Amino acid sequence: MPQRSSNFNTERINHIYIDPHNANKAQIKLHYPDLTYVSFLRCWLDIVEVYNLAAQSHVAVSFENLDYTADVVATGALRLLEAIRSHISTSGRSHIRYYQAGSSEMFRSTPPPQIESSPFHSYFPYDVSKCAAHWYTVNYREAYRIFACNVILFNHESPRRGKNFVTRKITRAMGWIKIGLQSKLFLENLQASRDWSFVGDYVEAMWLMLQQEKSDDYVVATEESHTVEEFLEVSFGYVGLKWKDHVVIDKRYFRPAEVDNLEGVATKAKKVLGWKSKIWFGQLVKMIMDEDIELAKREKVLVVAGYMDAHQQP
Ligand code: GDR
Repeated sequence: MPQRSSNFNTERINHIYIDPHNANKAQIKLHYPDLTYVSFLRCWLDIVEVYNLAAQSHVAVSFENLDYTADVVATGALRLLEAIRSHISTSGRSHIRYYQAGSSEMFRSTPPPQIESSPFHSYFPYDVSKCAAHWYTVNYREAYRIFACNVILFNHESPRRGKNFVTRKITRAMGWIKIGLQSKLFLENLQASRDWSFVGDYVEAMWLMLQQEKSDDYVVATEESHTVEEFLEVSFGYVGLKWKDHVVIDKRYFRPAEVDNLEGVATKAKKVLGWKSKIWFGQLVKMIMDEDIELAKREKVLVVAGYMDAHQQP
């Protein structure tokens, strides 16, 4: 779960979470471990599979929140691995399986196609923290024989994606543009190319790798890369709009440096796990768009009734 805060932050699991007062139906129990406190982590380790997806995961934000990003992404993974090691050594039960979410950003300027053995060549605060977490995981696997997998994930999207990542930023704005509540969308580098996939496909790969006999490292990718501009073409085209009429480049958003082209090859995951990506780029864009168009329509009702401020653009 995300770090506990004064506001509810369970928005993205509301569709599967049932209030514990409904004891017969509730299947999920939420805990709020914090990767910045190792002692707190130990309380929750009598479990079988640990999926470490925790991060300050916005690459551009990592340039502003340097030490927090490093603390949670890199040292947080180390704390979790150490908590697992110490739990196994005191309990004598080596049942825990650990999954570390790595990032294609770690490859940065290594040209595509990127595979497990491609060199990491990154210097962004977020990327470097992910590299550290990757090597901590390898260390705990080799030095302490913990079942620990690294997965190098390329961009994974869905209608629940955070609204400040480029895919949702585009589809949210496009929904508002379509219903006449917004006219401009401010973006940065449109030539960046990403291997975009549906997150549901990747979750399947994550689960599969923890069911194997041996832990290992894998690249998970669709093996197809598209530019931000192509994403705009497909999404705006889907509703009969021209992106060039609405998109404005705002140089303030540009990152200090950019990863131009990320495209993975998932041969190992396909061979060992029997996994493959099922949703292709056009289907993915359509899936997110359909949700955001519906959302925009509901929001328009609120705006018209005076319950929502139209100036608070998504
Ligand atoms: P990324 O995702 O940095 O690849 O990391 P993001 O959606 O933020 O950017 C993708 C590309 O789009 C370009 N871009 C913009 N990005 C944002 N956020 N906002 C804009 O206005 C905009 N305009 C153009 C970016 O420059 C970039 O090239 C994601 C995250 O989920 C990471 O946590 C994860 O590790 C990697 O994917 C794999």
